[in-house]
Amino acid sequence: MSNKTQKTALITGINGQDGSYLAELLLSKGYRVAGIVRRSSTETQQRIEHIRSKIEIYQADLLDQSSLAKVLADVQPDEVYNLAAMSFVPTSWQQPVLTAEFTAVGVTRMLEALRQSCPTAKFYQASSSEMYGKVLEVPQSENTPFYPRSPYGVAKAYGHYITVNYRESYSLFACSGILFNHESPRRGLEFVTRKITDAVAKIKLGLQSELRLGNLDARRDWGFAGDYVRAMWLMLQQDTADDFVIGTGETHTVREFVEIAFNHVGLDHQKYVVVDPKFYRPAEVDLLLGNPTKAMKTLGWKPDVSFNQLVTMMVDADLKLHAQTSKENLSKVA
Ligand code: NAP
Ligand code: F7E
Repeated sequence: MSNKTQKTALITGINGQDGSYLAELLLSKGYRVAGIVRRSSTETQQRIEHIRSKIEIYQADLLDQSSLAKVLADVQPDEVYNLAAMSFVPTSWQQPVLTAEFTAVGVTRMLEALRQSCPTAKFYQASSSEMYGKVLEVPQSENTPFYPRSPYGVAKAYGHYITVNYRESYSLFACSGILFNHESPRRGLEFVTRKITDAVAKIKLGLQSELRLGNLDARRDWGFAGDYVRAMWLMLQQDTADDFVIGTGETHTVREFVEIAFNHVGLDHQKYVVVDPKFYRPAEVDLLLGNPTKAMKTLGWKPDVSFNQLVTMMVDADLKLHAQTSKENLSKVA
């Protein structure tokens, strides 16, 4: 139960990469933290295992309006962070309708539930730099028009505009954070950064022989997820709701990420990386570069982890993970 001064936060997608870092941050600030997970037949909560006893978990689904309304009515949050979504871009071409249901209309379901159950709660929507797609301006700011290039990007653009619309229609405190790519050792294995660092660790340990990748020339503005959840929280601490771009202001190619990761363990990437057209996308986002000036000025936000630090942090974490797993497997055989 919460006491009078303690704030309550509800996080959808709490067992995703960002949800786990945000839950840690809010706990460190003394919040009562509740999270929504969807029902699964197997345990999928590894990222929040270490804080499981400190948070409340509720089952609900972005596809099911009544389940969302019930959780909001039960928890009565002061702040709601809507992080749940189908977040992997290639899957959005394979499952475009489901992506729209989760990532687009799911936002309306959350906003409707909030409007009816707890209209004074502050709302954060996880918008994405993928909305800029085939960019119409470099760098991209809050004023850059959108040109999404995937069903995921299109769905996120809907989520962004419905958040703005509910703010303007119902005076909800609803913010949209337009976050550029952010990564960590908890990143899903199919995203390019973690795919690279996982492979580098396995190759170094003799557990894998090659790394198959798609477009090495794509450029992204990559930051550390731990820094980015701080920006989400800061947006909800302001007096007025607004939208903010969060990025580092630096852009790097996938190739640069590969080179730093392999160099870090003393390997030549050219011996291991194979370009496989299977990983090309039907429509690519070639260049993303955020302009976070507004967030820096208004929120006082800035990233702490550099691109180099991010890559090496992820390689080191994967080396540790796989060295430990190999050791456990060896002791099972012995
Ligand atoms: P993530 O690791 O894929 O986490 C997404 C979470 O959403 C997962 O825990 C997933 O649950 C949950 N979820 C998916 N469908 C759901 C449904 N129908 N009902 C309830 N929960 C559902 O993503 P992330 O990297 O933490 O990103 C968080 C949010 O920020 C996402 O909305 C993403 O699109 C957005 N975003 C991410 C980035 C980035 O670079 N990371 C940048 C901009 C925006 P399961 O664990 O059960 O799969
Ligand atoms: O791809 C290229 C690929 O899948 C980055 C999500 O969090 O950030 C993420 O979306 C780039 C693309 O992330 C492979 O073509 C090359 O250009 O790591 P990614 P993403 O598509 O940028 C945004 C901001 C979000 O909102 C999303 O939720 O890397 N690439 N070779 C590859 N990508 C993958 N996945 N796998 C490859 O083998």
